[in-house]
Amino acid sequence: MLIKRPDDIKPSEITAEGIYRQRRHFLGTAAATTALLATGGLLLPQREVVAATDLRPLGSLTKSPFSTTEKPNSVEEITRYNNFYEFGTGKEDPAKYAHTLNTEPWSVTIAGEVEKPGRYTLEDILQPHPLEERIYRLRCVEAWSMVIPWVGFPLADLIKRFTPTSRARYVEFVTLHDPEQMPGQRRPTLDWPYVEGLRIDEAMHPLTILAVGLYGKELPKQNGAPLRLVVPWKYGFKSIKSIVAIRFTEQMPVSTWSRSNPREYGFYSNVNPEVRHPRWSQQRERRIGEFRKRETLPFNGYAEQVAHLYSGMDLKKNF
Ligand SMILES: Nc1nc2c(c(=O)[nH]1)N[C@H]1C(S)=C(S)[C@@H](COP(=O)(O)O)O[C@H]1N2
Ligand SMILES: [Mo]
Repeated sequence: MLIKRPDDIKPSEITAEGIYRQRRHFLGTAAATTALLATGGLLLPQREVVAATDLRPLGSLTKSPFSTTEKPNSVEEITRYNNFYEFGTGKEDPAKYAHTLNTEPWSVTIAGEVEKPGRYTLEDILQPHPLEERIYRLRCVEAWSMVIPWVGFPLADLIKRFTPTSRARYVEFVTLHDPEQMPGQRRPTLDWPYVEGLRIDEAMHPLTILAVGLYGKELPKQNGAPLRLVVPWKYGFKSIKSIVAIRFTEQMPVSTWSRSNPREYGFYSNVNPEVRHPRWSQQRERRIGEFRKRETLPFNGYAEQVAHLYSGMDLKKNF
């Protein structure tokens, strides 16, 4: 069978499944360097996964009207300054250590209050969904931000396919739990596996996407390959990486960060300059790559699209 090069494929033909059928193994690339470095007492092989050279291009993509016109951060900034505690708590740890994550094969369990539960291959999960580029601001609860050109598709489209029951009020997401592949999980930094959740209307909102790539290429492992959530009006930690399960529930899920510190992290975690984190203000943020501070906007600048989801709610109590 002839495999089309991305340039020969019309945008309408590009589906996530196409990419995953064609993607090559890149673990053995010669460009990769291996070294032994100590990380907080653990001896781990270190190898930076550099997005520019290792990753499959996703071809030409539909440009989303939901994209910001702000200038995206560089691929180096986006792939070398990360939060992914499964690979360590340092910002540079994920780029160094995420190479031990094995994303092939990958499966996602769909469970709970849903008509079509089951364990699906990544290919099955992604197959019908055309991919688009969505440039979003990401605002971390630590008061920095980035602009990232994601590649993905609306989570709502996937949810409709699997048909939640009328009892489904929330969606819970779970990251892979495997200390062999994720050295950060050999320590009790967080209560593993990492879990996040959304109310079903938040999950169905057209701004909420599942991402499979960035800068036109498949996701680097440090950014949550092969599949991660992106919810642009919430603090970055809601955007859970390397998802292996999506569960529909009647009860509000307990997210990892609110379990670890309920005083500091709530379920909603909407970006809100009016509600300070107990240890710091949320009124300003530093865009990675800049020195000056920017004002943090309510709902990270997406208020017009999402504020109605919370009408009548006290967002100081429901932080
Ligand atoms: N499984 C998992 N998902 C995660 C995290 C994590 O530690 N583990 N960190 C979160 C935080 S705090 C942020 S700010 C974003 C960072 O995404 P990025 O590294 O792709 O910019 O991922 C989120 N998703
Ligand atoms: Mo974050």
